[in-house]
Amino acid sequence: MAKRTFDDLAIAGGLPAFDEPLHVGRPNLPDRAKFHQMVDQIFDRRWLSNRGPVLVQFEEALAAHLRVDHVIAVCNATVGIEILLKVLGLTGEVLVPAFTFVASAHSVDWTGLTPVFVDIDKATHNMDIEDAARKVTRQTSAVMPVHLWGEPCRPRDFETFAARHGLSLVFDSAHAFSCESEGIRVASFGSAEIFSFHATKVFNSFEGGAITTNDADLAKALRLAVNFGFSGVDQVASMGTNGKMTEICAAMGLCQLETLDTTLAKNRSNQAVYAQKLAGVPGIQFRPDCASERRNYQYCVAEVSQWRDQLLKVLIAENVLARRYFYPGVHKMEPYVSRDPQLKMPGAEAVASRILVLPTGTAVSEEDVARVAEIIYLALSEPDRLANL
Ligand code: T4K
Repeated sequence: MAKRTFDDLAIAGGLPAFDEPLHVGRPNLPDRAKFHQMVDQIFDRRWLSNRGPVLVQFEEALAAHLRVDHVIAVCNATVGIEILLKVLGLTGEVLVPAFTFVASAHSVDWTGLTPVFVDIDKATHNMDIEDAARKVTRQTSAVMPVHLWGEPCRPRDFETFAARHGLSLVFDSAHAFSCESEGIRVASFGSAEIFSFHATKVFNSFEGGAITTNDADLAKALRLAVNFGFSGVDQVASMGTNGKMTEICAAMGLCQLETLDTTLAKNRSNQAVYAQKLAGVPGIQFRPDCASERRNYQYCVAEVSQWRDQLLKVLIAENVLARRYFYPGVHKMEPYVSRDPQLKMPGAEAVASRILVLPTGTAVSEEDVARVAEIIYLALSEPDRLANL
């Protein structure tokens, strides 16, 4: 039943709008029959991992889609970042944004490097290049910007910045599959980029990820490193770990590539419906489009100027599991906050206090979006009552 007033909201005693939870990050699924057929072939071959034929085909398909020379599929993006940082032989400090998923910093720290937090630009939500310049020390060896929300982070500017300071440059592109900056597909900026194909991502392989690069020597070293350094039977040519993607994950990825256009179109239309239904409503704004970028709209990001946490309570009562990604900022999480409890990141903290990520993707219908928008509209239309929740 449609809700017409604040009193119809579940938090005020009405019935929840959704019987089942409406998630942020519900996986996009490919054609089931096609996937099952590929799984049957994998069973018939009895070849499950260690760079089997499906993985090779997947890497080739990804290289074509991402318009990059080399793709090294990995078991997840976190391990992918760790492998890349190790292979690059970095030491000392790596600049990372304070507002990102915790894995961006953890992967640096886990590798024995020190993540140094850089504030974000409140308008773009991406690493503030001027603050990055202030954070460079003699110990800095690399900078790892993130294309947050799949919005390219001015990668060309970071290439200039890294060259000027003599730093390695890698991009955490976990969110930016199929995105472009000034006509160039995200995948070939810097020394390398790392994508996540986690279940909740716009493009998933259950778990998984990929490192992309145009540097043939780097690609060769990465390929060794993801497989314990093996260069042949009984031949170990380098240090390495186990970062391999399985055949079944590669099959999922190949099937997902075929439905990617539908997924991207759905994300774009869901975002448009949210923005249109809530246009002009005081207190909420969606990410503005940028003519020079192609985005994947995998996160429907609302900025709520006041009473964000109360609005979240309203939504959860309706079974809408919106998320405060990436609250409260990585510098406020352990182990980083204990290392430097006084560290302030004004841009990251301001943005973290406003973000509400709303459900989207192929599991979320236009009708669902309209109902969520209606709930938000009713909640924001009575700010005094919202404030007191
Ligand atoms: N860098 C950045 C910038 C990243 O955002 C990430 C990952 C990484 C690096 C590392 O990539 P990976 O190593 O993961 O490849 C999720 C994901 O686990 C994580 O991959 C992602 N970023 C992050 C932004 O989101 P959580 O803690 O939000 O996941 P969780 O379990 O709360 O799931 C989110 C929602 O999705 C829930 O409401 C339930 C729903 N869901 C989830 C799964 C797994 C489903 O409906 N079905 C599912 O199968 O971290």
